[in-house]
Amino acid sequence: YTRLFQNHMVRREVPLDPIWDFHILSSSGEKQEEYKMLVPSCWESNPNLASYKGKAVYSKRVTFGGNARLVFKGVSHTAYVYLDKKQVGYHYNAYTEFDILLQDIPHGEHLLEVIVDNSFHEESALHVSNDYHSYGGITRPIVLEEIGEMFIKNTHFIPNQEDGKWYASIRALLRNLSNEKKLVTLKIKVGDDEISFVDKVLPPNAETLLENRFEFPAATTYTLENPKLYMLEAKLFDKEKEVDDLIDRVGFREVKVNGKDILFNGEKVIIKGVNRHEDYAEFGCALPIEAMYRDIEMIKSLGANCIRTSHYPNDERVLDLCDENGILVWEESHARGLSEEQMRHKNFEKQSLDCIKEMIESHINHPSIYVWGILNECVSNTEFGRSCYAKQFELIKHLDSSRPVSFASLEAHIGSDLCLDLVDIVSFNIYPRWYHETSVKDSLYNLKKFVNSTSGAGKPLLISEIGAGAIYGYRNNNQEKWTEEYQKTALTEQVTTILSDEELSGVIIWQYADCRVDKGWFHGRPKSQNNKGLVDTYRREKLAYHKVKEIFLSY
Ligand code: ADA
Repeated sequence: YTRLFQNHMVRREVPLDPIWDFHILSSSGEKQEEYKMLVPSCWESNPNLASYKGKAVYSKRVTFGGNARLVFKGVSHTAYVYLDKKQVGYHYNAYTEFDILLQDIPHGEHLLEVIVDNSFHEESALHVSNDYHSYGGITRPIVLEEIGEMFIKNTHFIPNQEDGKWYASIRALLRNLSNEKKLVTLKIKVGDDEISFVDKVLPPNAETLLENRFEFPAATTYTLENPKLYMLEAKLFDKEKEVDDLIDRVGFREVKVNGKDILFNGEKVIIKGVNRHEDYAEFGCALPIEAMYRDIEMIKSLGANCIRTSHYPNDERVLDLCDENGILVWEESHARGLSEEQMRHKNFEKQSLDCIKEMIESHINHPSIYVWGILNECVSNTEFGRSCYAKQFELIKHLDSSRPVSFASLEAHIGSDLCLDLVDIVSFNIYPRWYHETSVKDSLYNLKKFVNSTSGAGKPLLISEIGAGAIYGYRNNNQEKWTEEYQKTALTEQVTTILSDEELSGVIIWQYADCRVDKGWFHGRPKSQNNKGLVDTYRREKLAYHKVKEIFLSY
């Protein structure tokens, strides 16, 4: 499954069996050890490759022909794609999807090869040694779709309410691959309502954007308590013939910011959230659907209403689960803790903007996403840094102006952050009682004093990270760091102080589960893990999980 529902009834998917041939590649590109590899999975799941960094090639023979789309939901982290030994694609970044259009392919068997590189090579600006692990492999699903002369590239749905009535702007991007002009009709069903774009001209070898605003008088509002979803079924007709389709899922809801409040359908929400890395014991970042499902159940049971996808876009099935469960998602483009030097990398700008573009284009329809976030703890306190934040926010607002934007700043920037005018929601990561002994109350006082002296004053203020480390099973009554007891004490003060502060919009705990970090981070990261999880990498609950649950359920 690439999603949690069927995406096509008309367009045909070519089955790709999950076991691929796999070779490690030497630095000069020669094939070395051979394995069989499961797709999707991280190659670290193979015990011989648990710490492998470098290149490898996946290969598979596939029978298809004509026009086709090869869709990769995620390859970690650099991919070179070849069909019959000819390069047909390249993509950088583990966490966004990309597709490759294959035209006029002779019917028959073809050799598909994907070279994957997870090294911190010199072209890589975003995947760098960091406080999480850059795994290797084809880590999210692949689909091969046979298409005709025309296909629906995407449909975008932006709902808004006026005078108690629901409307939606619907955009559909169509592609005509033929050398002739075509006359088509696109019909879109949203629940029982059907709307259409009739007799539209598609110029040859081009993309055409259809766009209109429609009224949905009978729509039921998507709320967190009753997350009502609608299938959005688009069908493309060439005269009477159905030539392509695309099924997505949407919800009617609105997110706004009013003064210091975050509003969901006009009602103030207080965020009680967790930061979550895509990382699970031996599965690495390629979580099986069962593990994703379990995470969502554990997060719901905690009484949380929000997940921040720190620090990159997530597997779309996680977003599907959040949509179904009414869990708000802060989806973040990829970047963590980059210095100015790292942000001046020759590829930083392009790789960041590509990541934002791919994230928004493929995830815009998820009703659960309520914030687009960027550049966690980067240099928002220098003029150069500010120019990067400004450019990225500008791109987001151009692609989707319907959602608030934010970024997680850090304690060290209290007094110097230059970017608070650029956001709709001001967010700070703070670590009182972990990295320093200031009380939570005093830390919040200092933070608010600073924010109120900037153009961030009067905006919602969210604590996007706070937490403390604990090694699962390390129990001791001395209240020292790394014990489960101390983590519980710290989180109790952190979470209750924030949730009792009416000037704040809520808290997103760092973090839901422990995660593996890059080996360069061993110092301060026992077991080479970031141990601030409420649960460990196997999802075994620490004392703090139960305490936070008690607190979340009482607010
Ligand atoms: C930062 C960062 C996280 C993590 C955390 C920590 O705030 O955003 O990725 O590194 O600190 O554990 O210190």
